[in-house]
Amino acid sequence: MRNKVSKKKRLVLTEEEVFRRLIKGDEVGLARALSMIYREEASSSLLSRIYAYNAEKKEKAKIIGITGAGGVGKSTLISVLAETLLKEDKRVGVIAVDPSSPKTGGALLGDRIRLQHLFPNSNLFFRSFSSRGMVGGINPFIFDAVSVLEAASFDYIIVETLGIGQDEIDIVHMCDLTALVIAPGLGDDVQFLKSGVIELVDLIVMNKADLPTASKTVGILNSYTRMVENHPDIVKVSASKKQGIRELIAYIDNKWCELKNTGQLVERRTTRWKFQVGNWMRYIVGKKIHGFVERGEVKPKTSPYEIAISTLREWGCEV
Ligand SMILES: Nc1nc2c(ncn2[C@@H]2O[C@H](COP(=O)(O)OP(=O)(O)OP(=O)(O)O)[C@@H](O)[C@H]2O)c(=O)[nH]1
Ligand SMILES: [Mg+2]
Repeated sequence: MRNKVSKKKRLVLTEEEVFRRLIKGDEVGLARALSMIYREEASSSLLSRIYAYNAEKKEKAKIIGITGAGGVGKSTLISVLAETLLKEDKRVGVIAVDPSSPKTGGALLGDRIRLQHLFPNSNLFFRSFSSRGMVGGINPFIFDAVSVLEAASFDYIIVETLGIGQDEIDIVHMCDLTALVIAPGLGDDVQFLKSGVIELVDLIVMNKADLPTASKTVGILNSYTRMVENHPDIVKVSASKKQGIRELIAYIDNKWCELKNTGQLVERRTTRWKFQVGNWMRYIVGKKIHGFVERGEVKPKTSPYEIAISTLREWGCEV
């Protein structure tokens, strides 16, 4: 008999059903909502429901950004953070922002492997997204994925980003609070001190505190942060030895509550929302421009500026 291998039938769900399942924290609802958004099937209606739902929701997720140079131990740290939080019956969503291009589609294999031992667990979710949109700029889906996870009642949503560049700094703006992870031997991390990221983050996590050079690095950092107004605190941990993790979670919880109680959380989320409006506008217009440039007529004798301005005016832009 042909087609003897029976494939599991894919559940057909309406948008209403996807939404209902999502807000109950159901895994199928969550996976389906994310893929609908990624395929832009649900960009307006499902997302509108999600944003309206989250705005009314009393229990907000703690959206925590973890950034830092390559190899400082971000993924190891996230894995032990998740493990500790899961033991406390918390729901944890992890979004890894992959700096590779959407064309090469690198999948942050390292993260998947590091979290592997914690699966299957319906309280844990992991997904990676390419940081760049198809037409440049930050991938707006990442922001919306965080909102989808919030609707699914995750207590903590951890966003891992690599880096130093502007994109990464922008991504930092999408979290409630952000920790910069560094490791002994500063090296690359001097770049962070120079780039001003240190003034943007809420906390510096000094990882690999088990290494003998750790105290020297903390000394250098302390003298540096003293020169910075509103400088971030430094918390020492060793992710691989699982030391200082509880203290780090306590620090994050306290800081988040402080932001909430002082109204700064609302302010940060307003900034985030505005940023995402801009993000989508750049993405949508960028796509239209990309299509136009690819298909457009080539007229080497006409100035590109003239074509650009006349086309934008044709599209109704007041430029
Ligand atoms: N000694 C020591 N090594 C650690 C610690 N945490 C992580 N490492 C090691 O550091 C290396 C890099 O760890 P990752 O967690 O992959 O670092 P990452 O920052 O996620 O790296 P990228 O994803 O490449 O940016 C691995 O070999 C880890 O085992 C620690 O607390 N102490
Ligand atoms: Mg990593």
